[in-house]
Amino acid sequence: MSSDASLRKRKTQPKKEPIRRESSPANDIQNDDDFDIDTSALFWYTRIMWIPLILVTGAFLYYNPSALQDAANVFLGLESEDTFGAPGVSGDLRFIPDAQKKDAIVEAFKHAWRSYERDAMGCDEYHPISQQGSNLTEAGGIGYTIIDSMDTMLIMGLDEDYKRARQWVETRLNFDRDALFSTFETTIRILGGLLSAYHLSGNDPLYLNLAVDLANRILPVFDTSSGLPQSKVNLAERKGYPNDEFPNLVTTAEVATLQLEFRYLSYLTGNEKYWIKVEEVMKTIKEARMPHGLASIYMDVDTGKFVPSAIRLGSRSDSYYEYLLKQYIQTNNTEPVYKDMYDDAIDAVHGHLIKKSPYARMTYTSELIPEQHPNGQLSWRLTPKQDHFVCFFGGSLMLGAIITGAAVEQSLVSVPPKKTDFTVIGTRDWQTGTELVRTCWDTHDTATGLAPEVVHFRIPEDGIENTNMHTPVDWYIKGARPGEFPPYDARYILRPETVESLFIAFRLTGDNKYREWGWSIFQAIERHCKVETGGYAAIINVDEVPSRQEDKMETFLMSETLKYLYLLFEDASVIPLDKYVLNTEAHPLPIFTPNIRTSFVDS
Ligand code: DMJ
Repeated sequence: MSSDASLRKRKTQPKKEPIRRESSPANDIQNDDDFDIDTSALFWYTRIMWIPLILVTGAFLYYNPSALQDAANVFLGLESEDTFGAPGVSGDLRFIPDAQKKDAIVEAFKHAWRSYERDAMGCDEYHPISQQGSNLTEAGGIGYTIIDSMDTMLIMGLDEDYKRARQWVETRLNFDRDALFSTFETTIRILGGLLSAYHLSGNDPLYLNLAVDLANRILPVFDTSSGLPQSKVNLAERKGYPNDEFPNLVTTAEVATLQLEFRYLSYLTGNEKYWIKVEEVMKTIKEARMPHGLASIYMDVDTGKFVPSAIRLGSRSDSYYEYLLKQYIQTNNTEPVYKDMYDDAIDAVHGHLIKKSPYARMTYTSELIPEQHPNGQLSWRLTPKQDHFVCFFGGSLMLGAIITGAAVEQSLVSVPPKKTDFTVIGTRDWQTGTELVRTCWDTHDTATGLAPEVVHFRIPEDGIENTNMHTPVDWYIKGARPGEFPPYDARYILRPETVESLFIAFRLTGDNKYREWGWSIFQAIERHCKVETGGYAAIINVDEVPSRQEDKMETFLMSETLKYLYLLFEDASVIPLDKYVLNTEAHPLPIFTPNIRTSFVDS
């Protein structure tokens, strides 16, 4: 079968073009001619009555020239000329929470949590079809699912569920486990979850004590010649270990996605040791900068250098880009070194990775794959592949434009932003961000309405015939063939990245289409991933209905996907984006102004 076979004919795409209405001056003139001529006193009196109104309206429009345009845009359903927000939305956004949708999402959370609690309480992971739990290691559970879910309960007001979870943490949680755990996953899910629970519970000391205990167990992983942390940690031994597969390699995402958690712990405890360790990592990364400013997915833990490996925004490097921005936000925009590193990286991403599909002009990110030639030279092959992971990036770019793209230095970009608020770079990032959010939404155009794990975009050189220009097939799931077992790329494993971006995009624009898209994704999860007996499961092929489920409910369903969906329909005063930064596992941490200064600014 040719590669054409892997292309599916997409469902009819909703039209993306803004509605354009043509004016009809001829008609307008004709209407004027329709007036009757009447010379009665009443007629003149009535006409004179209009004069003050016309004068007042004229004066108003003179001083508010954009009002007419805005009104026309509202009428036509177009975006405002001056702002990037939804039609009619301007200034200081106040959202109306959608109680019904919030309730539905809380019900989904309860369906997930209570079946886990019934079948697997205390186990790290949950398998909803077999109704059992499992642990990450044979040494016993470390509260992976419970701690990852607690702040969502606090945000949703699920007080009784929260109390039971807290009870388990207080009486059963034990980090003294003699086994290897992922440094990265333990930090983002457990340390992040504990710190967020500490803050949202009103500083319950239980969580801070546990966070300190856990962080102290993890800390030795940073004792390497480069300062980059080892991938694994033995929590009982308090010792770092390399990963089995490539002992001297660490991924860029895993070393550069620990900083928010460790910094906040230093802030809370006044102990700088956590801060210093993660800052050293950032210093090493800054010094390892490659000429193009991009980051490969692997670094050498001994030398602290990037090693030739794929360059992408997806798996193994995604949250590196996310945390460059978020470290700047977390420290209340007081650490320019992170803004500089972020700006540098985002310029490089625009220069090398952002592409447009040939037909529908969808904006996407591609990957660069290194190729070693026999003469020893290295070249980079551009591959139009985008992981679902990348879907965090649209919202992140929009947020980055607001934080770093102000036309007037030190001033804030308004929300929703006005076009004049941005620098050229800010406008670029905002634009790319909104386009990527739309692309990610468009990849939900599948039989289930859920997006696959990986999509490939069409490029002219791929040799795949476009048979029908009117129904452009701009992307496809590689290796998917009718009648055959679906490839790994075809699955949806309850990932949050698209709804994460929808949440940010809605908070920054008030544009209702983001809520509509989020609701549609939620309904698709309900339809295809819900397990009637309790919980939600991954599905193995987003293009197959009825869908086949897989016996796994990832913890990020409760920590991220349902939290972002809930917040999408919640009032903007709940976890406001100018007061909180969400770690990569969606654990909200407060923004603060640090006493400690970053020491490697000029290196
Ligand atoms: C989460 O565990 C985190 O968001 C992480 O950064 C990568 N993605 C998964 C969910 O997809």
